[in-house]
Amino acid sequence: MRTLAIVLGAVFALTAAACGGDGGEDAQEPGATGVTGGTAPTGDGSNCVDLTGEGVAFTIRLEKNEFIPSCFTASASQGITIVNADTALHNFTIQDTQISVDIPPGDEFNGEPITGVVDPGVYVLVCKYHLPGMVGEITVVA
Ligand SMILES: [Cu+2]
Repeated sequence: MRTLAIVLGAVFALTAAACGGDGGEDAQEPGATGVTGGTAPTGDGSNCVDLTGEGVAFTIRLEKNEFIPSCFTASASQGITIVNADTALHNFTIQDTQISVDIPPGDEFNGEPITGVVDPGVYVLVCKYHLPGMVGEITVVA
């Protein structure tokens, strides 16, 4: 007689490797970003615009009772175009100089270079009609 070998399929119980990782530890290092709490600009000129590269003339806008830009550097050898985009009369005065001009609403003023008229230096810019709010700063270079 032949013995029937009954092969029982061996069931390999695969032990599910339940990787019980800790999972609770984040790899992020606190304090590594430091984005918040930075030092704010202090208005020491770091926000000023250099217009010396604008060519033979640069443009300033008078808009919403502000000089735009309100702080800039320009060369005395450059001409200036001042655009009054408001509906009110504005004025462009460089304090301690003879530069003072009115610009009617919607109008623009084209000024000649000020070489020999204004010495290089830092000056306060004002609209004499809207003091004290409408002020700026201009740095004149040669
Ligand atoms: Cu004004």
